[in-house]
Amino acid sequence: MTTPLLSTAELQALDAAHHVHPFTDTGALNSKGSRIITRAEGVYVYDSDGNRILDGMAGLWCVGIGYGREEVVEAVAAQMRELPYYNTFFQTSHPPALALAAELTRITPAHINHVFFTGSGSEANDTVVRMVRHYWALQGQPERQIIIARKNAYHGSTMAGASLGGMSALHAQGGLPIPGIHHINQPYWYGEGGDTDPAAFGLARARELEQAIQTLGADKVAAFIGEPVQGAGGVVIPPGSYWPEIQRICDEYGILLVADEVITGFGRTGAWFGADYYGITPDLMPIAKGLSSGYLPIGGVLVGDRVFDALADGGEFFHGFTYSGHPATCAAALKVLEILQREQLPARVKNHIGPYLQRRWRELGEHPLIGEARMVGLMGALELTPDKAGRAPFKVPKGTVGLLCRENSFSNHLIMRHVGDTMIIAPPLVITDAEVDELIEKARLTLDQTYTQVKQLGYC
Ligand code: PXG
Repeated sequence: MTTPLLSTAELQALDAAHHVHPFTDTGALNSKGSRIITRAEGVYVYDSDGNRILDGMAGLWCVGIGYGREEVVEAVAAQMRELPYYNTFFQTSHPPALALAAELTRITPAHINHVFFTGSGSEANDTVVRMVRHYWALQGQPERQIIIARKNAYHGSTMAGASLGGMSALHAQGGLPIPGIHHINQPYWYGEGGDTDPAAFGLARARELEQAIQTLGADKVAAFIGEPVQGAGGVVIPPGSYWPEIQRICDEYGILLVADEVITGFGRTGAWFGADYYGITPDLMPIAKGLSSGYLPIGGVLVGDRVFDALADGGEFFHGFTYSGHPATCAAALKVLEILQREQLPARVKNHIGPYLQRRWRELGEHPLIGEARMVGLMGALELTPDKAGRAPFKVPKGTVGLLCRENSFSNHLIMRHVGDTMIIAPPLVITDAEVDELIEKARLTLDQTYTQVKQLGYC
């Protein structure tokens, strides 16, 4: 264990002096001071004041196998001694990259037999955009350029990733979206379904894809991309009717189906991939996060046979990253895949800990502040509302109560994230029954405190 030599205040001052944080209001953060995390073990992280905090978000949805797995550290160290770096460009390969590619395609659906490596989920989605358009050019249909995505989707922060994503705040900065991206509505029943039956709503939202294809012209549409369950958008779990209809439409119009598995991959839903959970067969699946459980940065695009066969006959694909298939990150991912399989973590999520957390999570749905408690696998959301029956918003701007609730949660040593007035969790897949009980107890206390404050402050 390494103890920081500097005090929390000194660390915060250094951070404020030199560090620009992602997705952060720098002025607001620096006037307050960042929370400094110094070490982690299992499902807990520790801050610079020595507090033990239950990580209900598995880092940023990634640390499936939990923190402190010595065997991952050993595997990476051994690889770095042997070959710390070499590239996979110019007709070169190395054992960790080829072994990981082989192992990955063993656990993916049968029609997926290849992988293109990247350093992150955003790079994976940039790769998707180029690969999809290149695929259609190779088919002699270069005018098929448009990729249809959803509003409130998150596909990363690079130019293409943030363009595919449907978040208006991101589009407002930096001249996005890039041309050729079209957004349709999301299958968010709680927030947008009104009185419609969820199944009918799911079908209607899926059929927006068909309408968009007809409006834009089937000969202009290249692909549809969606997260099987939207993560950063607030754990939006589509009605069961949604994905089969999307698959039908993609098949009917011959457009490529891309399932962004960056969050839903590697056991998060209780299946290996969200595509398995929903029974769909995507042509491409961007991956990252759970692939290495966050121990080192690695992502990739799983490439189905339809696209691979075209690429294989199509000459050079002018695309790649210095760290595509980096040996140390591949070694980390290989060890993580070994652990996921040895400990049968996807099956554990499906059969044991998922159902247990879901049952306890739904109990929170009875709380007066909660309009809906939903969960799939180990990813869940709580909708905060002053009016359960009407699903009404608070009297203050959206996100005010969510932020209050998140700060209470931190004070109670539980990390939950808020998206507007939706609280979300995605704990490590290794969380135990007792840790689930602790999570629920802390979440309940947090809701009680938030409810009291909301009433006192006149927010409802
Ligand atoms: N696709 C999906 C579905 C994601 O959730 C990315 C792509 C991009 O991955 P990289 O590795 O480039 O970050 C993501 C990332 C949050 C949060 O607070 C979510 C993500 C990243 C950071 C924060 O919910 N998702």
